Amino acid sequence: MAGTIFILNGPNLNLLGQREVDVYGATTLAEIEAACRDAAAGLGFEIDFRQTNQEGELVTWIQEAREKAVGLVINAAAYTHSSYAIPDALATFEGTKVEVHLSNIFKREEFRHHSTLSNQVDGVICGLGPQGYVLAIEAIAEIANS
Ligand code: CA2
Repeated sequence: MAGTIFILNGPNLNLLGQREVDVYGATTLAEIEAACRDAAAGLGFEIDFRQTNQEGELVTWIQEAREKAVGLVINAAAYTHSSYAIPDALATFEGTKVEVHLSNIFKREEFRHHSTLSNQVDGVICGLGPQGYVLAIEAIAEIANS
């Protein structure tokens, strides 16, 4: 295996597929995890896929990723727009970092247009649904192999 990619998900994403299907689609988080696992395995990587409703837990996991991961995919959900602790933690992670959002945050309410994370990551993918996670893994694998 070429290494581990941490995939971290923030608050309420555990409800995917059950509510707000018009905004976030019908795919569940478990299905997104399966797609990520398949994509990563095909590229020779392992994933560590997690979800939490707590900001501090995301910070702790980003710190853990410093020791264990070659890359990190993060959908911080609503913390994207409010957190200062998460971008501070991301700044300490030296591998490739990709911020992902299922929806196009720029087509939505004004408060979603700003991300406190974006200037601490290598790339941002939004609006492509679950495929965004797979594209992020592919980018991390390509960068790790270059
Ligand atoms: O589009 C995304 O992936 C978001 O990160 C999702 C967050 C939202 O606050 C961001 O602005 C954009 C919300 C995730 C909540 O997920 C739910 C899923 C099903 C039902 C209710 C919420």
